[in-house]
Amino acid sequence: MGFQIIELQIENGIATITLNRPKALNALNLAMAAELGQAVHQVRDDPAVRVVVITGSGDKAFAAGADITEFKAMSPVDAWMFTQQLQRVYMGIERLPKPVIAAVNGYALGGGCELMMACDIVYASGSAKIGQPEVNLGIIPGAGGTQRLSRLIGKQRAKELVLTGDMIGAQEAWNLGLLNKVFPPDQLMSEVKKLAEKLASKGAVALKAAKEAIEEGYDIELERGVANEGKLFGLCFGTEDMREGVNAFLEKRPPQFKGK
Ligand code: DAK
Repeated sequence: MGFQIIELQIENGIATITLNRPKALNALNLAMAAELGQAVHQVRDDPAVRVVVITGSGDKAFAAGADITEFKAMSPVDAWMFTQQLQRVYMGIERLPKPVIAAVNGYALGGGCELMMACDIVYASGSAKIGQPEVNLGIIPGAGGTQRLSRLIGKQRAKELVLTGDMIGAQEAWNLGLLNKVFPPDQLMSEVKKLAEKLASKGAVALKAAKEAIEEGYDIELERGVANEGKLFGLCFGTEDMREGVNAFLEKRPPQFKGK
């Protein structure tokens, strides 16, 4: 499928989605949100894709939020529809049965921060700036920001960020638990590649089951979450990958997983 505003590159099982409007700091306009949704569907259904990386083009921004120029003409209903579109895309990323890495190469603001939080693992450059500045525009986060942020860093800290609209640097965001690792800007993509290759070498069914166990268990009571985990654990015992992993350990050799 051809894309105009994003880029999708698939190489050695790793799909890299690049938000590509660097002059507008990769602000997410309606067309970009639609293409991002299509790309997420495409990589979900492509068995050759084992890991997904999402990043922004240029060296300034991951995504500086939703495209503010489009807000002027939006009616409340348009905004509601746009929110639902973006929320569906972000939910699709969160529920993608493959690991998704955010490579945060600069500003991750508003809808950009919300996109980052929907990813499974976040690696960022030391120059990244993170925030939910919507209150400065007289609005509130609309693509999960009030929900995912408080689940990730706690209610009080989320309120401080959302109510002030302040941006924070990468180190502070890491301290809060919003980022997994921070790297010098020129090392970010090579570190992301290393992580993506590591994940791509694992058994795809086990990764899918592990992600599902965490996602489905997150908002439910422990007992049900653990029961669900047990079923997914059992399911792994029916895979070729499980036999390969166990045999490889016993034969003292590295496993060769097939994702079956
Ligand atoms: N939208 C449109 N254009 C943007 C933009 C944005 N969010 N952010 C930056 N740009 C554009 C600038 O207008 C400028 O364009 P030109 O003037 O060159 O044509 C260009 O990118 C470079 O930006 P600056 O000149 O401002 O660059 P600086 O380095 O001086 O400043 C900055 C960088 C990131 C601090 C600044 O650009 C900034 O404050 N940008 C706005 C950040 C922001 O407020 N983002 C949150 C947007 S609200 C919803 C779902 C989600 C959301 C809303 C609704 N529904 C589904 C309904 C989310 C809302 C948001 O994300």
